[in-house]
Amino acid sequence: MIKDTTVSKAILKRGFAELLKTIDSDVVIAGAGPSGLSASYYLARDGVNVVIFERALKVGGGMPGGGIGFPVIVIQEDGLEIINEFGISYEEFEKGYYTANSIECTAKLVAGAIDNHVRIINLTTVEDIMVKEGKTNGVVINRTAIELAKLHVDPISVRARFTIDATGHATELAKTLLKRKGIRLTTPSGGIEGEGPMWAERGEKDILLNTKEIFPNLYVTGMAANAVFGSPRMGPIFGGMLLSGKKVAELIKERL
Ligand code: 48F
Repeated sequence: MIKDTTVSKAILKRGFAELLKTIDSDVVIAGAGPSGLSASYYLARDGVNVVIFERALKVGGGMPGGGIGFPVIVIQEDGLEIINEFGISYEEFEKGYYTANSIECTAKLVAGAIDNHVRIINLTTVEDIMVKEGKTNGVVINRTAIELAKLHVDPISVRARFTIDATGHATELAKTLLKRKGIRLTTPSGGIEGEGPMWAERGEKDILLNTKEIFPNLYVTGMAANAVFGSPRMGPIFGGMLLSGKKVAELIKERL
């Protein structure tokens, strides 16, 4: 016999416990796209307590959609190290260009993260950043449904030693922080430089240089890194996103 109310209790008990465990984390990542997932894996694999808050229902950000809706992405030579780490299959298209199934990539990145105890909380938006004594020390979250409905419902805060903006083109954490009085980022202008037009070669080169701390204890990775520092976008080539995630994990691990 299956009791409907036992199903309800199971959902509530585990759902609440999962969220409660995130309230004090080593690292909070906003965004479960390829860069956020890669960062979470390389942190959690070394025992760091990581949570990803993802605004959307689905995880993977721009990855599962591939290029113009074909479930295919391109990876260049440098990115194969990470593709192999996650056991993702790929084919050579021509020398230096490899294709992979974007859904397989997303599924294996997510599985790799979860197997290493990353908590991924979807339908949850990071809507603000906490700053204490000149350093970020956590984020403010709310349910995406509440945000979408524009309801006047207060959010809750989550403490974290380090925060990563992996929100992609939108650079939402950097933007939200800049709304506060007296804040300057480590960019040349002190603000967001803005994303450059499509230029894959340059974008892929710049992304690792742009992956860094932009305010004390706040790091940027993936497309958000290029958008914050004024580098180009690059379309459906993903090696740089994955390598950027790995790099930000390494930078934070040095400080933990
Ligand atoms: O956009 P997204 O995939 O960012 P990424 O990891 O990868 C970029 C590529 O997908 C692609 C590209 C490849 O060359 O250029 O665009 O840099 O994933 C960003 C994720 O962040 C979520 C959003 O729903 C998406 O899944 N997100 C955005 N804002 C917030 C957020 C927020 N405020 N709170 C939580 N999640």
